[in-house]
Amino acid sequence: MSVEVLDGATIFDFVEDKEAFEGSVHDRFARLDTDHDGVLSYAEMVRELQSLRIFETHFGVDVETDPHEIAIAYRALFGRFDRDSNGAVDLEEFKAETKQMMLAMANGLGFLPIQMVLEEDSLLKKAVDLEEFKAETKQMMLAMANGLGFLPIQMVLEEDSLLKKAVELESAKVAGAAA
Ligand SMILES: [Ca+2]
Ligand SMILES: [Ca+2]
Repeated sequence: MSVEVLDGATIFDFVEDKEAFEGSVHDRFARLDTDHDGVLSYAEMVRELQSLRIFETHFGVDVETDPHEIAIAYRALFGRFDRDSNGAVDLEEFKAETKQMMLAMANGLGFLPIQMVLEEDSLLKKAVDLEEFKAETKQMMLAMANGLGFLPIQMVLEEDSLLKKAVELESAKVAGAAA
């Protein structure tokens, strides 16, 4: 558990990043599927429903809620995931509903950042991590650009590195201008 600040954009960027989002959803699904039968039963889904924190108020403080009410709400939520009502949630159902819920949450939050207590392996935590990683990478690359200034240097770059992508983008621009 950790306390993180997130806003709509953090969640939206994460959901839109197909690779990061689908990878995280697959991981999450596999982790929840404790009996490894490829689908999530209600019992397996309860953990995920809890991590959605629908009963949480502001600043990560849990509200006192009637357990009976919670059970009814969880059942209803499970029903939303289980789109074909066969009593189990498969990966496609899980992905579709998770995406919809996260987008709804992103719209609800809008530009107002809120503080939430997040589980280490929850999707919301992954959204925050991705944003932090992107911000750090950007900062590092800007610092490097400032350090280099206008003096070109020679570097050995890995094929899939960000710097290699920067060089490719520049080459494409030059080629485009020459054409
Ligand atoms: Ca299962
Ligand atoms: Ca189903």
